[in-house]
Amino acid sequence: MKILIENMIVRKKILQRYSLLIPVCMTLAFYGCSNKDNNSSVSDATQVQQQPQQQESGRQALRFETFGNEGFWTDAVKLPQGIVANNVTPVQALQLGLSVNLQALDADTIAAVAAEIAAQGTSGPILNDPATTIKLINANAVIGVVVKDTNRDGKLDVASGDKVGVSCVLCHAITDGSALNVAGGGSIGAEIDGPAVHNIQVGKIFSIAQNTKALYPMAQLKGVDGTSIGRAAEGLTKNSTEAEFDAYFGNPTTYPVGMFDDTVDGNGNPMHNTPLFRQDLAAPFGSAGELATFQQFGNTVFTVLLDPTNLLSPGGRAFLHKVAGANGDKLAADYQEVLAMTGVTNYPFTTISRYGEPATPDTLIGIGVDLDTLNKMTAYVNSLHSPLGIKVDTASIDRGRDIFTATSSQCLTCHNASQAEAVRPDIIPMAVIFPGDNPDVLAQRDPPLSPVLNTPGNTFDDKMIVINASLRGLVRGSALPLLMDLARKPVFLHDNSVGFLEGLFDPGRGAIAPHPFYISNSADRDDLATYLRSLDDTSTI
Ligand code: HEC
Ligand code: HEC
Ligand SMILES: [Ca+2]
Ligand SMILES: [Ca+2]
Ligand SMILES: [Ca+2]
Ligand SMILES: [Ca+2]
Repeated sequence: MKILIENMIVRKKILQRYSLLIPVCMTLAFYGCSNKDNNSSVSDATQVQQQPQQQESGRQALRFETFGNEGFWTDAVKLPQGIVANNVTPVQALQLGLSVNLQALDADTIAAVAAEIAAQGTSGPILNDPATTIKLINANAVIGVVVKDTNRDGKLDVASGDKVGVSCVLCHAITDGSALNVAGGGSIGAEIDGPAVHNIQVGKIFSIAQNTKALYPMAQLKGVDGTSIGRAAEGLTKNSTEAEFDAYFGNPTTYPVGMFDDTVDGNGNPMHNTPLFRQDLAAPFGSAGELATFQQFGNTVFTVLLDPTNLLSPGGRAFLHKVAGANGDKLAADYQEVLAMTGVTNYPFTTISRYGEPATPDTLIGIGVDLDTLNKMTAYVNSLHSPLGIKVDTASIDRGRDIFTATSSQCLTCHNASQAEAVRPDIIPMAVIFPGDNPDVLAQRDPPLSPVLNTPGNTFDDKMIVINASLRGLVRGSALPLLMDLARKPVFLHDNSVGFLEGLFDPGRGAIAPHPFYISNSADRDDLATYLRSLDDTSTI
């Protein structure tokens, strides 16, 4: 209880402090203002009563655990050095979609920032001073950018040799915006863990680093035959320059806003960020449903994505060979050269606790981080609630519910009527979710792995070319998403291919488009969208 009460007091103080600056109910509109607090504290209270320490250590892990990846992001990628060299100001960081957790700052700083925002908006000196960015990082106030006391002097200070890593909340937490909301960017306020960060420019942030080439396995690369798959005209190679890597990652056309490429397959196939609340309802994990448990997905993020140098371990190479054959072997060999050419040594950086069989779900590349920590993170994300849906136009919502549940609409053949229940674990086969799928066979693989398949001219299948549910013996296709927090979503489907919710159901998209489940009348589509935007984890019918 203590933790909860403290948090509520802090939050209340922050809200009181800023209620004059920002119309709180406006910035919190998507969260239903005080409703959200009431709603989440009721069930959180139960969780907290049950396991207060478990809950708090799960929160700490989601926010601050790096398992040593600060070595990768600081010594290999040189991200903090790039932030310093580019004089990134707090306003620019916010424009990149990063957010600031006020709860991490001391009272004087909070007051100074508040006074400046009140007087000058975002044009004041504090928020436009690159030195403030470093101060915020040193205070662990930039969400998901984690400074560790590497030099063990009891202080957190990037300038004196402390290293900076990345944690899950970089992409999976927002704030309540109580101090500031930057249009199309991040916010300053009390951290809210779980909601997807739709505005984060992951690729642009990567490009700011001084050795972006160290992210080689996550770029769009030329394969053994010289061709490549992705949104860029051409793939990169081990000999491409840092500027060429920056151009790929930093361009929103090739690496769109709100997306991150979680497949180390040499294909340029970023996916849209997903919610991390109510993960007890979300299995399986990944848009291809490639992993069955949250722990498996978290382990993959820590061991593969947040320190890809692990791919050069025997298990990493075995995984790449198994899933990507000759292209995987080439990727590993070229990555090793890239690291050598750019002076990266003493890798990998991750603190490993377990070993297993490569290309199996528990340890995808044969290594694992501390399972106890992953379990605590799981308990925490399971307990996090969805932001409340928008329930303004109840007549439209009621009409939309009727459309959603009508047999003719087909929605309930896949989605649940009640969002308070776990999504169905089925993988919807590619031919059903994307009738236009007409792939070229790029390579055969040992069963149960599917062949390596790509439909040219469409991005929907790109995530599933190499990594898909055939990893665990199921079909290549799409997993069912949580239908929650949709009001905040600017783009739909995992490949960002649909620009607005009403449009997803417009038959004009065509019979062979991805997710071809249509409502012919446009007023009905509007009602359906209004209904979908009202959904959260309390929506029972
Ligand atoms: C740089 C951004 C970024 C970071 C950091 C990040 N994620 Fe994600 N996460 C994503 C994206 C993008 C997806 C969607 C992947 C897909 O479509 O398959 C995702 C999906 C997930 C999913 C699947 C959810 C579902 O319902 O299918 C889980 C679980 C997850 N992330 C956990 C984590 C954990 C745990 C961490 C920290 C160890 C983490 N993520 C760090 C961007 C990120
Ligand atoms: C055959 C199964 C199936 C049917 C029928 C179906 N869906 Fe889906 N739906 C899915 C899958 C799978 C996804 C995830 C697709 C992907 O990979 O991006 C999805 C995605 C969505 C999304 C996008 C979520 C997001 O975060 O981008 C919405 C909204 C949605 N469905 C609503 C509906 C509605 C409303 C209907 C009825 C008109 C419907 N669906 C019919 C399987 C289905
Ligand atoms: Ca230190
Ligand atoms: Ca760079
Ligand atoms: Ca990829
Ligand atoms: Ca394709």
